[in-house]
Amino acid sequence: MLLSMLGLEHTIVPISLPDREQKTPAHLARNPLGTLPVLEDGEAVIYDSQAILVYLAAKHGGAAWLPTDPIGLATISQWLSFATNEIWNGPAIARACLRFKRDVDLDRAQVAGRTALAVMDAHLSTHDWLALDRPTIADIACYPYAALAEEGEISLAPYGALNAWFKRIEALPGYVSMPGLG
Ligand SMILES: N[C@@H](CCC(=O)N[C@@H](CS)C(=O)NCC(=O)O)C(=O)O
Repeated sequence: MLLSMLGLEHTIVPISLPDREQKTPAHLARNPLGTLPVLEDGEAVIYDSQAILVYLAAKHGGAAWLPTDPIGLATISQWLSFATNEIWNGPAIARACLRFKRDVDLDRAQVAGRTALAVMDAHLSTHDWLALDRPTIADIACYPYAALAEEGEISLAPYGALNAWFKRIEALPGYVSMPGLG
């Protein structure tokens, strides 16, 4: 999504999770954790989606996407952590359970998911964007698994401000959809 929004040419290389291609020696050489995504940019090989967002924004996006002042940077970091912790352990894990039969505690993930979505909804009831007064990598990091929450049987109906934010993201130039997203 950020590659597209920044207008950067790129090639998407499929790695088959059902075939466990992410655990092959070739992929483990890129990412010893054996996960996706990985970004290769010349000599640079970067894994972890938040790290990839930071790299692309720092290299190509400028302060518009990743501010450098202490408060701006801290606020962005807070939402990147929120994506990695609260969103991953909530809606993302609930979806992985129901869509991909991942062996996890579904009830716990759904409870955590509702808490995370309620926190976002409360914040977005007084802010247009998560971190700053404009879209940043914080929004890109948190959007996909929040917007896919219903695939983990977490209803999005109670969260009016969150749904309005989804629509703002989906209207951004360069937005890239996928099945289940607007
Ligand atoms: N926090 C990491 C999570 C990476 C992750 O677990 N990715 C999933 C796909 S969304 C994966 O590769 N799963 C396969 C596996 O764990 O073997 C990130 O944001 O990059």
